[in-house]
Amino acid sequence: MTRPLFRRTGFAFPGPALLLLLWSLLPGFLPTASAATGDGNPSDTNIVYVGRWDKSVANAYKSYWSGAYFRVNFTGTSVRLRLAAAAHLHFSIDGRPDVDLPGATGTVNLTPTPLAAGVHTLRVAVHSEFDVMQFQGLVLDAGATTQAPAARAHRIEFIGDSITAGCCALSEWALSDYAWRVGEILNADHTQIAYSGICLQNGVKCSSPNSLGMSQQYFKLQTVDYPSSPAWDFSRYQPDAVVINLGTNDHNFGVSDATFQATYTTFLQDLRARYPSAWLFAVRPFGGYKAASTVAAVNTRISAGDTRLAYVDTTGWVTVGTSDYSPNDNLHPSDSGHVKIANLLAPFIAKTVRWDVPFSDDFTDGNANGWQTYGGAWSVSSGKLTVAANPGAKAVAYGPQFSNFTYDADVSPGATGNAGLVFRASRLAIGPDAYQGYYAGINANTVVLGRADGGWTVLSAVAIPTSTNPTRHLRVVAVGSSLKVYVDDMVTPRISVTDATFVSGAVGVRTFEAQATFDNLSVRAPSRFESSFQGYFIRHQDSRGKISNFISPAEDAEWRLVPGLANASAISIESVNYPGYYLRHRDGQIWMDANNGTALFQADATWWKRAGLADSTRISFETYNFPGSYMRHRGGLLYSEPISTSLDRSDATFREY
Ligand SMILES: [Ca+2]
Ligand SMILES: [Ca+2]
Repeated sequence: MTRPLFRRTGFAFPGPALLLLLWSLLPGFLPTASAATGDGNPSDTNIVYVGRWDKSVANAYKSYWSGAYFRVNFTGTSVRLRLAAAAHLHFSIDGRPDVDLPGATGTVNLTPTPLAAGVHTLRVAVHSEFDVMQFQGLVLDAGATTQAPAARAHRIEFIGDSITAGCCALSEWALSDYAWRVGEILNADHTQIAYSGICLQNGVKCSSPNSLGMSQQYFKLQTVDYPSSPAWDFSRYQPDAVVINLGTNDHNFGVSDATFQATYTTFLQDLRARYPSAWLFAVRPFGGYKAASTVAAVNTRISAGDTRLAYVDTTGWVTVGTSDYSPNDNLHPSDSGHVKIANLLAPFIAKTVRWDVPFSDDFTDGNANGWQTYGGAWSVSSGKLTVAANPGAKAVAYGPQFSNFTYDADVSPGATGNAGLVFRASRLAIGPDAYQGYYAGINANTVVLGRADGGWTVLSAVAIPTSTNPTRHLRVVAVGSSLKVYVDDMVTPRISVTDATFVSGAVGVRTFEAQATFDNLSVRAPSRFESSFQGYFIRHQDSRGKISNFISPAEDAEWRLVPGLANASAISIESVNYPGYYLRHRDGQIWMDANNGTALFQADATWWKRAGLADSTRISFETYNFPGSYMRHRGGLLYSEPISTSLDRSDATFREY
């Protein structure tokens, strides 16, 4: 093949039209022949395309909708982007902040200052739903090649209007809005099938073109600017989670509640047909429009048997008239408003989809499968994970995403540098501080907790007693903004700080100039208990035990199962955000009270964890001191009562998350 050779040598080469003309003279030439992988041409299989891309023209792949991007790694010191037409783009190299490229066209040099020789990451994204990237390939150094980028374990799709597209007063449009941010926080690939001014309802003249509603155009490759768009091939992108945020324009353009509800119900059904196993999240539009109709549509689908569907009540997330909103219209959230939304939505999704299932690795299988490394020479030997000294090596668990958790590990930091645990980490790349998230590290006599975001901010650093044992036990307990770090002594934290910068993300290990080993890693999120009503979880509120479907703060519905206070063979249910407080029965009601140490309290706060009375794959809680009485909900409140009817059994059966 001649084409890859041109790329590698970096010689001037004929433009695509001339090239096609020359090649078309050769006998047997097929104009659709794909280039070899590794050369940076559009068909290079190392390039990961996310969003709706039209690949029907081999030498110019076109993106549609907001925030579409491609990711790839490349070797060498430079990279140039070839475009067939102008578009507003953004690019990021090696995880650094995105660079704005308004009106990018022709061949664009993305590295005016050459990079250090090595492997680099690249992501190029479109600014808005009005931009079409017409990608003709990358030009690399002579002899340089592309490489496959780090895989992402999760995929999310967002469906919406201007607020989800990124419109209006945001610094980087699609890249500043909540949808993009949630995807990045959760280390997921993400799409924004969104268009400013669009309604859900089709055939209504809303403020997007051609009276095309999302209930029709969502199923198309192209936006509402293309009324004759071909259908989208849903086999090309199967998300784990889909977030729907529609209704604001339907409200503003007079679609009736009844019509909206019917269309929303059908839309949810149509989504389920395309995505048989995805979780669907129907978001209350941030301004509250069509909220009741959205709830009704969700409930209709749940009643019809959809078990992976949740309504997200966003009441109170952002407030009109404050800096949460653009002062221009009080309709579109501001940059900081989108940050608030993302920090609430990302953990909600991660917990619901169960990306925080317990994670552990003791390396007895002799391999580091499931770990993704960013710098450093990592290996598994003698049942431990080991890394050679390196300025900032990281390895993270591929897939799990935790917000609240207890993270335990045995860490041997070695003689120099420090070693420890990263958590709530995202945007990971090679480099000491090339990630967003927290790091708790130790050396022989110090423990430090800090925050990385391209740079490093120490939150606390304290002395620890030296130990004759080179292996120290490290524990991090993160609940909301409360971050605690324990070393060897698991009773009293060495560090206890409050920081709300990062809410969710990956867990892993990191070293700084240390030859270190890690073993017995274990991360466990708190338990949550869903009632017989889908989406309604056991929570405390004003000390009363209840069930409800939107819980803020989320920690009010998060519990630690600990050995029973009255009998260690049974369990007690301790609050995550009120340590020392337990669910107990009192006069037939369930309350969350402090352990006062009395035998009565301890008995009232001890439960037998039984097979679910209505479903043996789930659980029921029988009281320890009143056999035959179980925890059950009734009228939204929790009681302890004898169980007889099938309704009793159903209301006393919970699903543990
Ligand atoms: Ca392994
Ligand atoms: Ca081991």
